[in-house]
Formats: sequence, structure tokens, C-alpha cells
Amino acid sequence: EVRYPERLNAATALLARATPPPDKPALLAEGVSWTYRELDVLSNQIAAVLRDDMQLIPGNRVLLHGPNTPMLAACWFAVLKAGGVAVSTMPLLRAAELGKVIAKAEISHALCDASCVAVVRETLSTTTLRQIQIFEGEGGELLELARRKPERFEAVDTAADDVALIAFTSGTTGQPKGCMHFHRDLLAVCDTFARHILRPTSDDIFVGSAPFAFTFGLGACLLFPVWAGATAVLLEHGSPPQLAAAIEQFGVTICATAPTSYRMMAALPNLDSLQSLRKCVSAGEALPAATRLRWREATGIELIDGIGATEMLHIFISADEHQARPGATGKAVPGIRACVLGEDGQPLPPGRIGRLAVQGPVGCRYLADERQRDYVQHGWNITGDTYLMTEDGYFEYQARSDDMIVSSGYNIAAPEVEEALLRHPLVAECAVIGLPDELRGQVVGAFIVLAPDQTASEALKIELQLFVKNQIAPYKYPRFIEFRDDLPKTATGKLQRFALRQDRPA
Ligand code: 3SK
Repeated sequence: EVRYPERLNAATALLARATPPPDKPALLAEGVSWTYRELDVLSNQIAAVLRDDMQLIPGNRVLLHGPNTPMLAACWFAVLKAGGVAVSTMPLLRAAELGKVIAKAEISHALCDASCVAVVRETLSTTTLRQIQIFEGEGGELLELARRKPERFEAVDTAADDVALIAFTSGTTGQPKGCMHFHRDLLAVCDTFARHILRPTSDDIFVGSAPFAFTFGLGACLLFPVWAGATAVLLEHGSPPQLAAAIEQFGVTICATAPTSYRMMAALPNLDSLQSLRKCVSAGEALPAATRLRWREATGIELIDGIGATEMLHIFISADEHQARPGATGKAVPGIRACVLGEDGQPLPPGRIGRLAVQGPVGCRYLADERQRDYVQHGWNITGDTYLMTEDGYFEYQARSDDMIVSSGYNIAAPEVEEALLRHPLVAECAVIGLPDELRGQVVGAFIVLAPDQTASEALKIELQLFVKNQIAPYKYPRFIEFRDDLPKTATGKLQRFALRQDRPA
């Protein structure tokens, strides 16, 4: 296990670690190339804006809202240098969802991309948010203020165990859970998954599809490249065609995205454009063996599969390209322990199916949430996944243990979609489940009982889909809708989602 000094600021530690030549490109985007020196200087200047113009006090929580851009990355480093706590949020969130996060984390400050500022402003009257600065591409008022600051900034002398970020996960109930991670945790994920499985070099060029708000993206698109002194290509939209175009344009060597993207990229007409790739990480949803095979046939590259969790910050079970085994996610990443627990909470022998439990340098610390005691039991983090461990220590994924739907790498809480549907006057009852889908892993499926005397129709399905999209992030809308006369319930009236799953459409 790697030991970190008691006083540690992860932003300065990461930027200083790889000692890349100052003119080495750190961040690339369409029309933008920033060296390590430029990233360091600008994050110093933004840290000064936070402290001097926005009156940030160490420990204050700062909302970072926008798509992955070099400016958002500079802001992220700046928040940590200023001693703040970074709370990155998904760019597509609606005001009601963002409001819950701001309230829960008691966020006081925001650095926001101009493209998303309207939604942040909508939350102002109902939350603790008081100070907002906006950036726009490589401009905006934040940049203007920052450029007037000195190039040097004395980063706040944080403790290794001070909270550096809060990452939100929507949880099964749609009530967001904030996962607090320390400064040392940010280095620990580099010293486990990146050091032992990914093994990047400073010559690597990374790209990924996940926003920084999803810690899979934060690691793969920012922490690991900077830790290695490598280069990160930042994409505002990480759709498969955009990923493929970026791989060709920038000569990307390491790609990190969900299985759905690999399936879609493998089907693109010009696979030659992917030839610069040397390593590909798949996470966010279970990797079907057929996708692994299809990607290997298309590119000659063996996918590095992995499972992580927002609670654990990054990937804890994985196998590199040489150790990969189809049908298994991998082994516990060096530095992390994993086992499968039975109903009695005791480790099961190999070959038995049970709840995955993980221990390592990073663990779950929910912000003021009773669900902490479900996640951490007897020192083990219970991830909510069902697994089997083989005799030789490979973990084979079986299912999610809860009602979370994972579609194209997005986590979607079934009850949150139900709540949105139930607001429609024609919906009397509904149940939402994940339906298996070849392309997306799962899709959101809704079973709806209409109000009395209402008639089901295709037009009504479309209306309900739009209705959901207008309330919550559009990727959460039900792609499949079925109208029913009633829904399966227990004697006490509790919805039986499992009965719908068994009885799902082909
Ligand atoms: O979903 C995952 O497997 C994952 C991977 C890395 C970091 C975070 C998560 C949730």
C-alpha cells in the first residue's frame, strides 16, 4: 500500500508528479492546445479569483457545471488549489435535479460553462448558491478576471484526509447520494488502477466519453493523463462518432468508454481511423463477451474491462489486456481486496454467487446519508453487484442487486423516472425497470396504468416520453412503454418490479 504525506494537496501533487517538460501538451480540444505550464498557471489564476473575488474559504463546496473542456479542467484544479471541494455535475441535469445536489452539498460557489448557466441560475432562489462565475470557450468573465492575477499561487496546505471532491450518484431512489473523497484518494486511484492495470506513459494521448461528474471520466480524462505526464483530449460530447473522429484527429492511444460505444465504433465504416489506439478501457456497464470479441476483431485490441463505483472513486476489479478473460471482469486490482459475501455476511468459497465486497485505500463516505450503513458493513464496501469468484481469483459479473438501470453507461434510478411519469394527468400508476438491450446494455422500460376511461395510443407514448424528457435529464426517458390494466403487487400493495422483469417483452 502506498503511503501519502499527511499534508497533501492533490492538485499540486498531480501537476508536479510527472514533471513533464513545461511545453508538453496537457490538454487538447477542438482548436485548443494547452501545455502543462499553461494549465498550471491558469489554474493558479482561477484559484486566486476564487479566493480574492469570490471570497472562497477552504472547505467551501464549488459547483463545476459544464461539458468536459480545458477550462473546466483548469477550474477543477483551481478549486482544489484554493482548498475548496469540487462538486462536478452532469451537464444535462435539469434545475430540479441540480437544486437537490446544491442543497445536499450546501454549495456556495459555482464555476459554470456559459452553455449551462441558465439552469444554474434557476436554482438561485431556492439554494445556498451565492457566487457564480461564467466561462465561455476560452473566454468569458472568469477568464478575464483570472488573467489579471499573478501566475503563481500558494496552494492551500490541505491535509491528505481533507475532502477534495463530492461525486454524486443518483441512487436507487432518485435521492442523490454525495460520495466524499479525500485528496489522497485522488492519488490512490492513480496508484492502483492506473499504475498496475493501465500503465500509461507520458507519450500516451487519452480520450474518453464520460463527463468529469462521472468519476470514470474524471479518472480517465483528467487524473490518469496528468498523473502520467501524458496528454488528454477533452470532448464536449463523447458520442461514438465523435470519439472515433477525435481518435483519428489527435492520434489517441488510450480510449476509455462504455461497451455500447465500443460496439458502435466497431460498426463504423472506416476502422483504419482507429489505428493509433493501443489500450482501451471499458467500464460503466457489464461488458458482453460478444463486444469484447467484436472490438478485438475490428482493432486487434483486447479490451481492459473494469468495474468501479462512484463510492470507490474508480475501478477496483479489472484485468489488463494480457490477463483479460472473456466472461470475467478481472481480478481485484493490486492494492485492493475483494470477495463475494453470502447472505450471512461471510465470504463464500469460489464458485458461489453472492454480494461483491471490496476494501482498499478508497472507501465509501456518503455525505449525511443513512445509506452509509448499508454500503459499508464490517469494513467491507458492498457495491450492490452480484458476482461469482473463480478458483483463480477472477470475478464473473451476474447482476445489479438493486433497481438501478444502467443504459449506455448512464445510471438511471427507476423511481425517479416513475415520479416524472406520475406527474402526467393521464398516468394512474407506473413501474419502471431496465430491459436488456443489445446496443445499450439496458434501456428504460415503463409499464403504465392509465387513468380511468383513457385510451392508450402510440401518440400518447410519444407524449409521455417528451413529458419525461422535459422534467429530468433526457437520457432517462423510457424508450419502451407498455400500457397495462394493472401492475403486479404484494399483498401489502408494494410494487413487484421483479415480476415485470420475469414477464418482460422479448
Ligand atoms: O461504473 C463503473 O464501473 C465505474 C467505473 C469507474 C468509476 C466509477 C464507476 C461508477
